[in-house]
Amino acid sequence: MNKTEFKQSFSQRLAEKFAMGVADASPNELYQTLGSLMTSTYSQDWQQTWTDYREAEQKQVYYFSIEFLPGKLLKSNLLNMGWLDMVTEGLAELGINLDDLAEVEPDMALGNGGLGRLASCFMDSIASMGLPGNGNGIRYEYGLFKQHFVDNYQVELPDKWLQKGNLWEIRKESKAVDVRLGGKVFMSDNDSGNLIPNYQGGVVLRAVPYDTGMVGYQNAIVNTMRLWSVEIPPEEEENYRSIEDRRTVEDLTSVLYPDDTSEDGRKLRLSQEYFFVSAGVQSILRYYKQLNRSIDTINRFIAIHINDTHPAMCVAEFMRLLVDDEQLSWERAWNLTKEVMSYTNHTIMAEALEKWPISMMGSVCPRIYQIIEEIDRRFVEEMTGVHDFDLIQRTRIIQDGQVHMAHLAIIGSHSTNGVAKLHSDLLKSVVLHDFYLLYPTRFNNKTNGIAMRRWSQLANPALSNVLDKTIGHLWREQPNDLRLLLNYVEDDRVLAALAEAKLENKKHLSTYIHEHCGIKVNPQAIFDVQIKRLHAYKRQLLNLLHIMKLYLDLKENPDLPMEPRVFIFGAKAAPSYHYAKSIIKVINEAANLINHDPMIKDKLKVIFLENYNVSLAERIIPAADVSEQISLASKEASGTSNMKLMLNGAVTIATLDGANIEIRDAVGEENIAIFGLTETEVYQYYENKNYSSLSIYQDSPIVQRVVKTLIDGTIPNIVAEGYEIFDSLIKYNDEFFVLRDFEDYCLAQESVNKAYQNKRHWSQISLRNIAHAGRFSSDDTVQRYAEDIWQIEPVFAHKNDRGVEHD
Ligand code: CRA
Repeated sequence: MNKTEFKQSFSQRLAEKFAMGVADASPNELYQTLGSLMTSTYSQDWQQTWTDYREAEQKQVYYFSIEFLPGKLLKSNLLNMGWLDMVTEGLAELGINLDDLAEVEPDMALGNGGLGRLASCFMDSIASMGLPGNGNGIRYEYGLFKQHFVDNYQVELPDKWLQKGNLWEIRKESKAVDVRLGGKVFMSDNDSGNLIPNYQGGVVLRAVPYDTGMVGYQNAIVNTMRLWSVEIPPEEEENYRSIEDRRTVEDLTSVLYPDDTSEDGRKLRLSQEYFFVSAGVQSILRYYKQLNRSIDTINRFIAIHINDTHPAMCVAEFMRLLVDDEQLSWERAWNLTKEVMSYTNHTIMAEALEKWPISMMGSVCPRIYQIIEEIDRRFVEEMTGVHDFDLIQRTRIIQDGQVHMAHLAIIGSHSTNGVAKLHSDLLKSVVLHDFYLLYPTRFNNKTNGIAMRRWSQLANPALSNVLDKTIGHLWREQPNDLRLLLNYVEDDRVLAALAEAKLENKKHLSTYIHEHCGIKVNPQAIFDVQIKRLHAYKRQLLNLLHIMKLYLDLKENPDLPMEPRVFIFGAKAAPSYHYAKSIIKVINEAANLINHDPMIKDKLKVIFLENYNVSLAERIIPAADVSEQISLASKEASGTSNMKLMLNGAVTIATLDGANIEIRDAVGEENIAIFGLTETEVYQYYENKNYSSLSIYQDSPIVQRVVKTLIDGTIPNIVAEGYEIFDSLIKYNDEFFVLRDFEDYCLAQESVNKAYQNKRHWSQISLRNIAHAGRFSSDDTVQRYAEDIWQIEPVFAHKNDRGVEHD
C-alpha cells in the first residue's frame, strides 16, 4: 500500500465504521479506524502463517506464561508491518497526528514487571526471526492496577483496559476447550481393561481463546499470542443461576495477581494456573492430532516452554492427556513429556519458588495431583540406590505436605535455564545445586534480551536519526551493527549530535514531569533513573539514602560543587507489600521536602512518576543519563531495564549482579560505575553469619547522619514509615546490606558526578554504551532458545526445501 492508497482506504474505513469524516472524528474513532485497517491487512499474513506452519508440519514452540506485558501495539505493529513512516506522513496530510492516536490505546498490562515484559519481547522476536512460536496465557479482565499517589501513599485503582474493547484480539469460539476444576476422581478399568479416571462433582468450565497477532518485523510472519478467558458452557447455564455463582466463575480470569512474591489469593491463583495450562495443553494436543501423526513423535513437532513455575503443571497435564486420553503407557508418556518440556527459572528469591499445599492441589485439580504423586513416587524409586537418601528427599516434588513446583518443572523437562550468567551459575552452585548433581546436562544459561526495535526505533526517534546519519540504517535490522558507532568515539560532531538528541528527549520528559507533577526540572541536569518494581532487594532505599546525603551536604554547603541532578523513580509496590509501600511514601515525602526547599534551587530534584508502565518506560528511558541497577549482588536474576537504558545511552551505576556483569564485560570498567559487595562476599556473610548493620551504623558518622533522617523529623509526615524502615536497617539487621554498600555507592555516585562535568568525555561513555548494546537483542536470545532448547527453525528454512521428505 502506498501513501495515497492508505489515505483513501483510511477515509473510506472511517466512513464505513463511523459514518463520518476526519474532521468530526475523535482520536479514539481514528485509532479504531487505523487499527481495523491494520488488522484486516495483516490478517492475510496471519492466516498464511497458520497454513504454512501446518503444511510444513514444522516443530512449534508454545511459550506458557502467566504474564504478558505488550504495552501498546499500534506503533510497534506499524513498524513491523513496514507502515510506520507511510502512515505517519499519510495521517499528517489528513491533519492527524499519529501520536494522538497512540495516546488513546490502553497499555496491555497483563504482567507485573520484568518477567511479563520479557515474554512480550520474546513474542516480538520469535515472530521477527520467522520462528514458529505461540504465546499461551490468561486474558485478565483487569490488568495490573493503576497506581495513584494520595497524600504521597500508593493507592491502587482497577485497570479496566478492555472497557473500550480491544481491537487487536479475535475471540475464537471454535477453538474453545473445556477445563475441569474441583470434584473427586477415582480410577477404574474400562471394558478393554485400561485404567481410566472417573470424575465426581466439580465443575466444567469453558476456556475461550482470544488470539492476538504477533506481527514479525517486515517478514510477512504473524504468530499468535493466545490468551484464555473463562465462560460458562451454555449447557451448564442452569447450574449458575445466582450472581454469586456466576461471579465465582468469572473471577477465574478476572485479575492478574499484582504480587509476584507473596501468598495472597492462593487458591484462586492455583485455579488460574491450572485453567490456562489445561486449556493450552489440550488445544495443542487437539492441533497435533489433526496432523494425523503418531502420538509417539509429538516431541518432534511440539515444544512447550514453562516460563517460571506458574505453568509447571504443564508437565502433569501433558501426562494426563497422554495416559488417560491417549492411553499411552506411563513410560512412553513420560519420555515424551520430558522431551517436550523446558523451564526457565527467573529468581533465586525463595518466596517466589512456588509451593502448593497438597490439600489445595488435591481439591483444585485432583487428577493432576494424583499424577504428580505418581511422578514423585517414581522419581524416588528411580533415584534410590543411585543417589543418597537425603539428596532424594531434598529434591522430590512432594515434601512436608507441599508440592514443589520448581521440582516438578525440573524433573519433568529436559532443560532448565537461568536468565543471566551469574544467575545460571548460582542455580547450579547454590539454589538448585541438588538438581544439578542429578541432571548436570539439563542446566544452561540464556541471558535475557530486549526487543531492540521497540526500545530504540520506537521509543527514541531522536537517537535513531543520529544513528542513521552516522552508521547507516542497517543497525535497525542488525543491532550488532551498533558497534560501528565506536569508529566515531573521537568525532566531535557525532558526540554533539548524540548529546543533542539526549537533550531533546530530556526536554520532552521535563514537559511531562511538569504536566504531571507540577515540578519544573532543568533539562541540563543529570537525569538519574531507577525504574522497576518496588522491592527491598532492588534497594530503592539505597538510592534514597544517597539523595538524603546530597540534601544534607547541600544544606550545609549550598555552594557545593555538584552537577544538578534530577532523580527519577518509577515503581509499583504489590498492594500487600507493606514495607515497599512505606518506601514509596518516604521517597515521596523526601521529594516534597527537597523539591520545595528554596535553598536547594534546581541542584537537586526528586521525581516519583505515578503509574510506571511500559508506555511510561518508553518516555523515561530515552531521557536517562544514569541507570540505577543497585540490587544486592546475587538477588536480581538478570534485569532488563539495565539493557534498555544502556541502549539509550545511559551510563549504568551498578552492583555486580544479574546482567550488569555482562554489561560491564561488554562496555569495559571505564564505561560503567561498579560498586558494592560481590556475590561471593554476600555469601561469605551468610556463611559466617557475621553481618552487623548496627556496627556499620555505629562506626560511620555519615551513615548515622543519613539514616537518622528517617526518624528525626528531617523528612516530614513519615513517623510510622520512617520507624519501620529505620528498624529494618538497624533492629532487623538490614537484610539487603544497604548500609554495607552505602559508602561505596556514594563514591560511585561521586565518580558519575565528576564524569558528567566533562561533557565530551560523558558523551563518549554514552556512545560506548549504545555501541555495545546490540548483544542484548532478544532476537539473539530467542535464537539461542530455538537452537539449544526448543530445536525449532524458521519456517523459511523449511519453505526453501519444501518437497524434501522430512519427519
Ligand atoms: N522480577 C527477575 O527478578 C528478570 C526477570 C525476567 C524477574 C528479573 O531480574 O530480569 O524476571 N523474576 O527474567 C521474576 O519475575 C518470578 O520471578 C522479575 O521480573
